[in-house]
Amino acid sequence: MVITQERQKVTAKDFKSEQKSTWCPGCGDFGIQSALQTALINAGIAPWQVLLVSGIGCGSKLPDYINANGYMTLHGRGTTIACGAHLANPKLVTISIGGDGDSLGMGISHAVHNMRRNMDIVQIIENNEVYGLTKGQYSPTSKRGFRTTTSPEGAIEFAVNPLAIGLAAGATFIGRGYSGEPKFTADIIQQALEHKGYALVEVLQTCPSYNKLQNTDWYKAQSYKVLEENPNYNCQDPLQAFELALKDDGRYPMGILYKNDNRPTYIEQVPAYKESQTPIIERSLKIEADFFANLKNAYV
Ligand SMILES: Cc1ncc(C[n+]2csc(CCOP(=O)(O)OP(=O)(O)O)c2C)c(N)n1
Ligand code: SF4
Ligand SMILES: [Mg+2]
Repeated sequence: MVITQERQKVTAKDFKSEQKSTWCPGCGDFGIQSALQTALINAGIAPWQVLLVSGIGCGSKLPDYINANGYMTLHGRGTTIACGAHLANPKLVTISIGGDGDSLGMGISHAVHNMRRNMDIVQIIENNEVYGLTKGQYSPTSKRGFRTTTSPEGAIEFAVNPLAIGLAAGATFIGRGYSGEPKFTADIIQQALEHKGYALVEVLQTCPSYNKLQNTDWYKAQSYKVLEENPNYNCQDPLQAFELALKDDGRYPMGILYKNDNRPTYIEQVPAYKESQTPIIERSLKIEADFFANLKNAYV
């Protein structure tokens, strides 16, 4: 995001919420919360300067567990509300956060259109490859063959590929972290926060209650850091990013896959902000009667 607010000296204490967590012991959401908080602290963003928007799901409870501006909305509508808030007040650092079911099931069409607009927000997808809150049904990212209550013989659908979708849709920052590596993930989220334009960060996460196969040891074996495997990887090259995102060798590449700093954002082009940078929420909404009458008459 273009961060226009003055950076603050903040600590974990500032983000401490009074709400008691209802996440299961060992849930990957704890690691994601820790990564997000560290990213905000390192970027110097205070609780009053950030808005966390979520939908419905275990991961979507996160705004309740961080002391900051928060908005839990309808299932899958996180990016919609986040973009509305961003347009009304671009000073606010706006983050949409939700699970794989929320973001890639009901929420996918909303997210895709906001990516192509290059909205200047961060979207974090907490991907445990299952519907956790509703007790373990298969989700859009579940692997083919995954056995759940709704797929007792194994899911027959092919999983969506969030990073390839993000690239194709026009997101200008694509990253992937993992809940078991909060420091590594915090660095990716911080870079997403500092990026001008739509930043999509998928965070792989464990769900010890409903996805028992994909545990910590499994992720250790099935993932790798892009720059460790290929120090010459060029994240400015969309073709390299596509190749990596589409590679089907059963392993997850982690790190920053893509970054494009040259595309204008929606807010840089929208007429309401062409003449004045004053946030819409700080402007007078009063319309004089004769101005309104003339406007109305222009359309009849
Ligand atoms: C419109 C609507 N449809 C369905 C639901 C039921 N529902 C609540 S959470 C959820 C899935 C959550 O899965 P995910 O987004 O992956 O989050 P997780 O719990 O795994 O973190 C569903 C289907 C709902 N709340 N609203
Ligand atoms: S069901 Fe899974 S995702 Fe939900 S809190 Fe429990 S471990 Fe976490
Ligand atoms: Mg999920």
